[in-house]
Amino acid sequence: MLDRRKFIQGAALATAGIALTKHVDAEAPKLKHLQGKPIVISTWNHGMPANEAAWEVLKKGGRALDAVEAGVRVPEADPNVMTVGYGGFPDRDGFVTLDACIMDEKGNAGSVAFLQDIMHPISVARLVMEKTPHVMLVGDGARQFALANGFKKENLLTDKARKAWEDWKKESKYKPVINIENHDTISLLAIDSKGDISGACTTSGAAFKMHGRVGDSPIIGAGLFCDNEVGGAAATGQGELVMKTLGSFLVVELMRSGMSPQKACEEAVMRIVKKIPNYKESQIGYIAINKAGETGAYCLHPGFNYALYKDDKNTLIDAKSFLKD
Ligand code: SD4
Repeated sequence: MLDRRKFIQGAALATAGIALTKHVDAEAPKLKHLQGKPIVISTWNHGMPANEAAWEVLKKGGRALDAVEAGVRVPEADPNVMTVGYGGFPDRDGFVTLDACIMDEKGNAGSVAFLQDIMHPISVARLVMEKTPHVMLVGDGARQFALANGFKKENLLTDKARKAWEDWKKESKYKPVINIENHDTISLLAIDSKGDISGACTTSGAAFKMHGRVGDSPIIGAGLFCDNEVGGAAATGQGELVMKTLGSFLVVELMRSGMSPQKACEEAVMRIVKKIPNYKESQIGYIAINKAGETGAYCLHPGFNYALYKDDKNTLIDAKSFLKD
């Protein structure tokens, strides 16, 4: 005969099992996107010009995938954006190493990490997605793949970034900086006029990081995740916190279970608050969009903003934060 304790344990497990199965199998709520109404959402001030470039594609009826790539290529090429692509802060040994990933409306994904000497990692990531049987290439392999496909080898370390690195070396303190100059990783999500969703994420990563360090931005599910049935989400901030909680995937799964993009971003930040003891030392921001064209954003510390292009208007918005300091 089953003793009472075992029975209760078994019953509890069974209930948990049912709840889990229910969650895992949760069907995406059938949200209808208003066809013909593209939307772009992206991180930080540099999201504004990136959104403009994405909008150029979308307003002509272009595909979300082309829009997200065109959008993030703008800060990648801008030497004044010191956290993405050309002009990005180097690692602690003076190397600019780039991470990027992209997802399309069919769930295809491409990614590059620890890539050097190539100005547009997002376009290399797209090529990995479209021309190889793989999802991710890193380091020298990624660079060789890029060169073999016509990308130019370029020195990405600008004088300004070198100077910042030399100043940093005087103390060599590795301390994550919250809201670096209000410019950080660019993550960009778009819905096109057919209602299809794609996303892109590209960065030079944490300034003066250890040589070889890779953050969340090229990791599918961490820095970016899109599911065309549900929506898309993307991250910025201290990548380690996002990786430990697989943040963007979490946001999309929460939306799948019925949460709004705003609530889902808040929950993903709360997951970090609950699980990571020293969370206050870092900044994290999430953006999200669902199939119905609703958007959301949330961060740990005040200071994270995002650019939203909707109804023919591009607007910079301060995200709400968990901490109020
Ligand atoms: C990283 N998430 O490498 C990136 C950096 C970033 O805001 O987004 N900073 O951890």
